[in-house]
Order: sequence, then structure tokens, then C-alpha cells
Amino acid sequence: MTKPLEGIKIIDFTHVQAGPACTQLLAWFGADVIKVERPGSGDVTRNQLRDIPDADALYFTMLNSNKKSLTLDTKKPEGKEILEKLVRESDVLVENFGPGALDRMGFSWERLNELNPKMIVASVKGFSDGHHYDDLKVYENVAQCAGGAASTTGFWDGPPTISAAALGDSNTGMHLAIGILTALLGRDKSGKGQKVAVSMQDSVLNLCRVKLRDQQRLERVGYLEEYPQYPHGEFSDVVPRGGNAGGGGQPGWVLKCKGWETDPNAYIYFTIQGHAWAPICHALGKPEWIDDPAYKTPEARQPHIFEIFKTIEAWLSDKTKFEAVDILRKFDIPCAPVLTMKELANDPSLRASGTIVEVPHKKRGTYLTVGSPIKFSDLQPEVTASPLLGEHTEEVLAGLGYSQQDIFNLREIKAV
Ligand code: CAO
Repeated sequence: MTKPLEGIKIIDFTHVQAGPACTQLLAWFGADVIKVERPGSGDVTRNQLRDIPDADALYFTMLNSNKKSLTLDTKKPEGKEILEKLVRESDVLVENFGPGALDRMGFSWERLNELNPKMIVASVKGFSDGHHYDDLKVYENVAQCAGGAASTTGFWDGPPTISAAALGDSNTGMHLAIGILTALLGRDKSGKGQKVAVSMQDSVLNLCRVKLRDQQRLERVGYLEEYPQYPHGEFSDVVPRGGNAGGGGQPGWVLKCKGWETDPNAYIYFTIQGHAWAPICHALGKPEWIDDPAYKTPEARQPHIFEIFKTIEAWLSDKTKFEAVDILRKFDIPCAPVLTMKELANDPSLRASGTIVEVPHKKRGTYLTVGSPIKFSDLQPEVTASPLLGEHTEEVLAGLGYSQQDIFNLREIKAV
């Protein structure tokens, strides 16, 4: 099967998570992704949080599958020369260095555009160009704080809270992948490359869009009726943390199931969808609530929504989270068990769909990773192992016309 991105050559000058997540996605879809790494050390995640001595850490293997690895010291003249050759024949360069690092290396956008006017130069930074914080280096949690996620996540009586989901890292990488694909389509029409930049702050904020919605509603009416603070608590002039409340017009909460006293994940998420009130009452064995004026409409329910959730918890007390969902699904109630990583790793549906895959690796044996969350009718992305450090250096250099002797000499001076 021909993969859609076959023939697209990408210089992957990325590290840690945000950039690698982007280029991994493009590699799954067929792009030839060459990861450029510093000789001797490589991407810092190869060594971070190792679980097997002397083998690349899962942090690296799970973000760099389907790629080649070329070691290159791009601060040495010989390394710069090799990078220039690669740039001349590549379609895309992706980087997520700290602010100004690529310029200091001598590869500004202007220089890259001069070397290859058709090339797309794609960057992740913490903040966008010209932002008053654009000199800052940024990691995941910093971005979640800067992008509005932390101030709106958690419980109202606790501190701002970080989400476990990589809203700043992988999410930014996904935004960048969309930008690169757009620029590639644009190049088909214009014949020209362009610079594509995504900031982690902007990408987090994009996912916090409904909180910006809430800020404006709060300023207009002084309250937010779907938040637990309504109607008994107080609102200030900023969007509060809403615990586990639903983010839209459907109230919801995380509810205890059988075994919650000993199992910290014996919970389901239960949504009270406005038009599904009658089925909910039938499911709970409370048909008298259907026409009761105190329960009949969302407005009538909201002042005592937590009392309703308590009643649902009483109903859940003799059901496991899986049993509960099996009953509620028959009533068309939007709900799900709170799943642990162990449950997800072993979920047969996720294995069958290729969302969780086992990948053989030269040094690690087999490891689990997340496969493509995007499913196609004409493409089955196959996940292959991440490369060992410098595994493809010879292959890539030979492709650029370097002889065995050249490569030996380059190794001697530690340029590759
Ligand atoms: N050969 C020679 N030098 C290389 C090289 C190579 N192959 N690859 C990288 N380098 C050099 C860079 O040129 C840079 O040198 P100078 O600072 O002297 O110009 C140096 O390595 C360090 O790069 P860095 O600033 O990117 O690395 P850091 O560890 O200090 O910072 C991070 C890491 C992630 C905070 C920073 O890269 C950053 O803010 N990136 C943008 C935002 C981002 O993507 N963050 C997400 C990370 S995932 O949580």
C-alpha cells in the first residue's frame, strides 16, 4: 500500500516530546523522517526515566517510532555542511529548540529559505514570536499554566492543577503537524515553502476555548450555571475551577461505584443529558422524578444537582463501574468507567484497533505504545521501533554521496 506521505523527506531536529510527537505522526503516514541528534548523547529522553539499563527509555521509544537516526554535530563546520546538503534535498525541517538556538547555529529561517526555497520550516516554541515571554524555555506544565489550563483545572478549594494529558507537548505537536500538512498543500499551489510556527501557550489555549467562553459569560451575567459554585457558592470575576463538572450544557460528575473504598478508580462519569431525563429516571428506578416539578427541567434540577448525584451513587453502590455502564448504555446515557492505564493497556478493543500496539525493539524486547489515533479506510499505519542512536548515520551520509572513508574521518572528529 502506498502511504500518503511517501516521498516527503523530513529533517527531524526535535527533542523531548512536543516536536517528536509531530514528526512521529508524519512518519506513521509514510514520510521519511530523519532525526538529527547530537553525537554521543542524542535526544535527552533516550536517558530519561530509564527502566532498563543501557536501553533507550520508553519516553524516547514511544515518541520516535518509524524514524531514522542521524548523529550530527551541527555546531562543527563539517556537521553544518552535511545539514546544508540535507536541507537542499528535504521538504520539511521541524525543530523545537529553545528560542534562538537554530539562529545561533547559523540556520535562521532566511538562511534555510535561501538554501531551499521550497522547504517548509516548522517550529514549536513556548510562546509565539513577539510575545512578551518569547525568550522563555518551556516544558509541558509551564505551558499548561500559561495557556489557561491550570487555572481552570482542579477543585475550587485547591491550587491550580496540571492535567496528566500532554496539552502543552503532544497537543502542540499535533497542531504543528496540521500546519505542516497545510503548508505542503500550499506549496503544491505556490511552489514555495514557508515558515510554520506553533506556540505551546496558543495550543493549550485553543483546547481551553470553552473557558474563554465562560470568562465572557461570567463578565456578562455574573455566574456560570453549570459550575458547582451555582447557585449556592460565590463567583469572582475570573472563571473558577469547576472540579469534575461537565464543560457544556450537560451536568455531569465522577460518581463512586462498588468498591470505591479500596479501589481509587472504582468510578464512572455520569452525564445528565437534558433530553435524556426520562431514561435516566427509568434506569435509576425513579419514574416519579420524570414529571416532578423539582426534577423535570434542567433549571429545576440544577439547585440540587448534588443531591441527585448522591441518589445515583446510592444506586451505583452495589454495581462495579463496568456493570453500571452496561446497564446505563441500554438507556442511552452518556457515561464511561474511569479506566486505569493497566486496563487501557490490556483492552482488547484498543489492541484490535491498533490504538495500543506492541513493538519489537532491538535492545528492549517488546514494548507497548500508542499507535495512530487517526483511522483511515485506505491506510493502516504500521508502528515500527524507534531507531538506536545514529543507527542510520551511514545510510543517510552514503545517500548524500559520502564515502566510507569520509564517514570514518567524520567519526574521528566527532562530527557524526
Ligand atoms: N549538534 C550541536 N548542537 C546541538 C544539536 C546538535 N545536533 N542539537 C541541539 N544542539 C544545541 C542547540 O544548538 C543549543 O545550543 P545553544 O543554546 O548553545 O545555542 C543547545 O543544544 C540546547 O538546546 P535547547 O535550548 O533546545 O535545550 P535545553 O535542554 O536547554 O532546553 C527545552 C530544552 C525543551 C526547554 C527547549 O528546547 C525549549 O524551550 N524548546 C521549545 C519549547 C518546547 O518544545 N518545549 C517542549 C519540550 S517537551 O516538554
